[in-house]
Amino acid sequence: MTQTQTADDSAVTSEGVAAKLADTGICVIDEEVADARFRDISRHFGEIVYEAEIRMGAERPRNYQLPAAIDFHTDHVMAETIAWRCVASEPGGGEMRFLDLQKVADMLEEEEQQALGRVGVTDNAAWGGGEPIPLALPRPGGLRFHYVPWLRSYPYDAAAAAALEKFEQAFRKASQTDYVEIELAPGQCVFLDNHRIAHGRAAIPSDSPRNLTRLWIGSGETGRVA
Ligand SMILES: O=C(O)CCC(=O)C(=O)O
Ligand SMILES: [Fe+2]
Repeated sequence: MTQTQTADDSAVTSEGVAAKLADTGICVIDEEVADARFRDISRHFGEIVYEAEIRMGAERPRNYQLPAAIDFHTDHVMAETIAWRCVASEPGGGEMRFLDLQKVADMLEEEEQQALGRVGVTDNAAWGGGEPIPLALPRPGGLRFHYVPWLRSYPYDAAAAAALEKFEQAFRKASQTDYVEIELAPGQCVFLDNHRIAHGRAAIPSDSPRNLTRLWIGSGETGRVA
C-alpha cells in the first residue's frame, strides 16, 4: 500500500465499486480508504440502516464479538449491501471468508433452485423475528439468498425438503473448499452483496485488537413473502 494514498487522491470510485459488486457480488478495496470516504461510497448504495463495531469485548456479545470461528451466513435481510472497513487487524490472521451462494445453487437443477423459494429460513429473533424468509427467490441475474445455517429452515412441501437437503450438502462441501479468504489491513474495505455472497471468519484470540466498522446498507425491500 502506498503511503500517499489519501481520501482525495484515491482512485476508488463508487461507480467502480458498484460495477464490481454487480458482476461478482464482492468488491475488496486493498488500499487505505479514510472513514469519511468509506461512508461516502457506502451511501451510494442506499441508506445506512445499522452500524456495528465488530470487535471483541462487548458486554453482551453477539457471535461476531466472540473468538470462535464464524460459519458462512448472510446477515439480516434489511441489509442489501454490507460494507466493512478495517480499523485494527488481528496480528495472527482473523481472515474473513466469502462463499458465493449462486455457485452453490448452480449445483442444483433448475426446478430444485425454484423449490428453494418454498423453504422458509427463520428471521433472527434479535431483530424482532418476523415470518420465515425464503431461502432463495429469483431476481434478475440469479437468485436472492437468505441463509443462516444455525437458524432453522422450514421446507413447505416434499420437493422443497429435497431441494433444501441438496442445497445444504452442496453448501457444506463448498464451505470446505470453494471460498475466498481475505486478511484486511487498517483502512482496507469490503463491499458485499448480502444476498449473494455468504461471509464467515476464522477464529481469533479473545483479546484480539481486531476491529471493523460494519455498515448495513438497505434499499427498503425486506425480501419477505407477503
Ligand atoms: O468479523 C468478521 O469478519 C465478520 C463477522 C460477521 O459475521 C459480521 O460482521 O456480520
Ligand atoms: Fe455476519
